[in-house]
Amino acid sequence: MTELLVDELTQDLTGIVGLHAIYTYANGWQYELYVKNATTIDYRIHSGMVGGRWVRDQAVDVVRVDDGVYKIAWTEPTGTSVALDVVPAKRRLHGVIFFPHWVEQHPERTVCFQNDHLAEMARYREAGPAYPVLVVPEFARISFLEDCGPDDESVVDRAPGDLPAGYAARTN
Ligand code: FER
Repeated sequence: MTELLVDELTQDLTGIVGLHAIYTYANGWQYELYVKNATTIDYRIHSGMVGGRWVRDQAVDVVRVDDGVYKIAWTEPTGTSVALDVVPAKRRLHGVIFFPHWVEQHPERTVCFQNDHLAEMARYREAGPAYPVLVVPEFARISFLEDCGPDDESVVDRAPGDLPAGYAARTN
């Protein structure tokens, strides 16, 4: 118990803050993540059930689970929840996405620049149905990885589209 408390007090997030990664899940879905700071991410979804969706300034919880292992977890305005375990040195990630039933029925409703549609997403979330939740647990390989440092507003500043040559070379 004492050890756990000490670890909570010594969280070193320098290995994850500033991370910019493009990765492809085993099911083929491709995502791009920028960890803007210890409480905020920006991201783009290049392909998959909600490909074309992108988001800036999503509030998240970030922890260092152990040396080089990080967890990022949050709930979207849509009600979709996500938990990512990221191991940058191994270019490995495991994500669990929990989609409300209405997103599974109408994924296209969430495909937008969400920041411009927050009231609409809140309406959809309240209308539901939330259940049954679709749980998507998948490993992913990181095909592109760089450190952009914190609070860079230029990393994710446009809609998903063609990736620069070489970014997506390793699809899985
Ligand atoms: C991810 C998996 C899911 C991710 C974001 C989501 C940035 C968001 C899903 C959604 O809101 O539909 O790896 O990384």
